[in-house]
Amino acid sequence: MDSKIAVLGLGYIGLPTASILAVNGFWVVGIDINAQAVEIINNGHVHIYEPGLETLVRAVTFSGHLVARREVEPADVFIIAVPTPITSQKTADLTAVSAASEAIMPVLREGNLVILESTVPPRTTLDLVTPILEKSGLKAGEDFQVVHAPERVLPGQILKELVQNDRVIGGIDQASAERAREIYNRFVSGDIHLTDATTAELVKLVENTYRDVNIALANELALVSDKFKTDVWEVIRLANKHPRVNILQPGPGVGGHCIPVDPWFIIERAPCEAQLIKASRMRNDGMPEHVCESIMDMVLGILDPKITILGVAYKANVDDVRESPALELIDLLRSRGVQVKAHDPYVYPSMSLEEAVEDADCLAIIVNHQDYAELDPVDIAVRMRNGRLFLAIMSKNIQPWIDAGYMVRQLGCGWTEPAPSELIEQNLFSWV
Ligand code: SAJ
Repeated sequence: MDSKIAVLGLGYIGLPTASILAVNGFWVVGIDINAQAVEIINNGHVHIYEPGLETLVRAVTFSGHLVARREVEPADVFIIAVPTPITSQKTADLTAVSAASEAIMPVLREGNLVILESTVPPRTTLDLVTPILEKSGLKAGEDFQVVHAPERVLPGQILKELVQNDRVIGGIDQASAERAREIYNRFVSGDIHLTDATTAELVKLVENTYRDVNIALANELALVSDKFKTDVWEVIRLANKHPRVNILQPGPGVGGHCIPVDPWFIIERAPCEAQLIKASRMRNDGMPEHVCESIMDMVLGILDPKITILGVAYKANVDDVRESPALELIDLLRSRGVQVKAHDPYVYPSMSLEEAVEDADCLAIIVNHQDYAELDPVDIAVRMRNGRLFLAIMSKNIQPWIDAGYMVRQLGCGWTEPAPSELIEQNLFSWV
């Protein structure tokens, strides 16, 4: 009977997992290289924010079911939940996974189970983690067991999703997977699906890759639609009326720490085969440049143009800017020599909208924050130098802006008003 579990990595996945195991009766040792985090947790507090986590950590540290340490110690089961960031060469940085496996190796005992939860490229469990563990002299599948059990929880809902989501467990053999199922069965109410380790690795990566490829199609349709001067949002809305079509939405690019990262872990290991996945990544990564071109076109002919970006977070109604396309767009615009002000009620709460739009020539709504649904075009026009609006988002409310005299352009819709470049061609550029 497994009773003691060591969790390596006390971040967004490791700490909630350790706490849930502890509250379900396991004796848990959480291990982290960050001495400050270890101290904070042992005092019943948390070093990361996640709703409900602090209360849980306080309860399990108080009961003694969770203790935090800096060094790995012997246990029945080891869970590796360390970060796997992406390098500048678009490959997985597996330094932390290697270091965690190396740290377990000297304390590995016959009968142990090692669970890798970190997101990794296919074959990492077999080709990296298992060989490191076998340096102990013990044989995987005979003396100890190994599985990959990828984590798929949404920040903000981690404690709920850890329990409710289905779980995929990939073993290096059937016995490993079945033993890991016993552990997860103690707290998971969703279904548990057993498979092999490499399949589990790919399943995790494919979920976010599917979304990336689907968004790439939507983004490509935006470019196609621009060409035909049709409205991409309407094209997608109507196509999705078909019972077997479900296209996602175009936008300024794909951000966050999962969707723009995970597909590269497949491309890295199957560069010849993963052509569509790579093309989709490139399409989505190219969107900030496309949006930049569109905005530059809107301010063509204006001396020393000033642009205000509305929305900097990677998606609506969050304060997270990781891999945010808006940040890249701002850099691109600045590299073209234009002045850019950025507004975001979640990211820069101290900058008021009034201050952000003062003297601007063009507003660009990049993120569909709830706050931007109720903007008053007339109120804003009074503060701006030129009334121009670019929308990289879906909006059902463009008419009031046109009525207020703005030149409006929306991603994937061609020009709703004559393009400045078209007016220059026709020698009609008199209104700037
Ligand atoms: N986006 C679009 N068009 C869309 C939907 C999203 O351009 O139609 C953009 C967003 O603006 C954002 C990016 O994609 O920049 C990612 O946003 P998201 O909401 O699609 O995904 P994340 O990164 O917040 O969360 C994803 C989710 N994965 C899947 O839906 C398969 C979430 O369920 C996972 O828990 C999370 O990754 C994770 O941690 O892996």
